[in-house]
Amino acid sequence: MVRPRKGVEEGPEYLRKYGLVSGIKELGYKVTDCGDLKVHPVNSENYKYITSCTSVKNSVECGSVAEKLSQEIAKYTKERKLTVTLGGDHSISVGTVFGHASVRKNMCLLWIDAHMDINTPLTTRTGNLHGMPLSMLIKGVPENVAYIGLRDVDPAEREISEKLGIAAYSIDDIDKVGIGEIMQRALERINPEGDRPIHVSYDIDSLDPKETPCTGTPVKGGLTLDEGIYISQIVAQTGCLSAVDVVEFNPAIGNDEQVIRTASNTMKLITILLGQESHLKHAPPPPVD
Ligand code: DIR
Ligand code: MN
Ligand code: MN
Ligand code: MN
Repeated sequence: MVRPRKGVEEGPEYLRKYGLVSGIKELGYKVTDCGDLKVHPVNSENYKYITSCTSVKNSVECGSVAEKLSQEIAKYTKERKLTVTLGGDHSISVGTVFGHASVRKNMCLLWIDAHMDINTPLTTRTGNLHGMPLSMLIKGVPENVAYIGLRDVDPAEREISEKLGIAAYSIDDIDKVGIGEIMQRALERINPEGDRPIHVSYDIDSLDPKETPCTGTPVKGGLTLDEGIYISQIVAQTGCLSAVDVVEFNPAIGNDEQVIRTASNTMKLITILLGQESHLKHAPPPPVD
């Protein structure tokens, strides 16, 4: 079993210190930093049965976070606020997507990730809940979900996603036709009339480890920084962005230079998603292997 990596819980505080809040304010937003989600420690004695019959790690704690976070996101979404939730690992999206979708019933979801995160407690090979959030969110035929950036998919995940018919755009697809064409296809699929609120769940391991090295499960051959920026820019231009998760930045991994590089590139993805102009203008970056 791979040793769990400490430190991903420190991502939000690092990004705050790096200047994320003022960076967003500079774009003209009124920003409220709600601070870290306060979660009361869970007495797992009360859940002995649950914890002893599953190999899923931290299931009780993650369940508690999901419940609380979904209530918070639902509250802000009702107030017509755009929420930006920083992870932590990708298990937080159980809460953010559930909360968002409970208010915006017609929302659609862009899952930008090297991984599918659609294992179930029965198919998981790691026990990590950050490899499972989508399996807890998907209902029926999910024509409102698309993956972008895939390159490390478990056999069971491929089977599940194919059975459900989820649109999946891999790095190979992007290398073949370019990110411009892929973004067009993805948005056409999940938001054909351009009238649905968009939830972006941005796992920074979708990018190549050269761009965002400080993450728990890096996979080589990822999105270039320009491709990542282009995704942000195109979503911003739809005017439909309604909620964002940015997850898996772990400042305890790597040396100082790598941590700063990861924070800087992560911040770019966020501010451009929120409307900051990028150097790309209108031309998508060409496909590169
Ligand atoms: C693997 C890896 N499919 C798992 N997934 C990761 O643990 O289920 N997701 N790293 O972020
Ligand atoms: Mn993920
Ligand atoms: Mn991932
Ligand atoms: Mn490429």
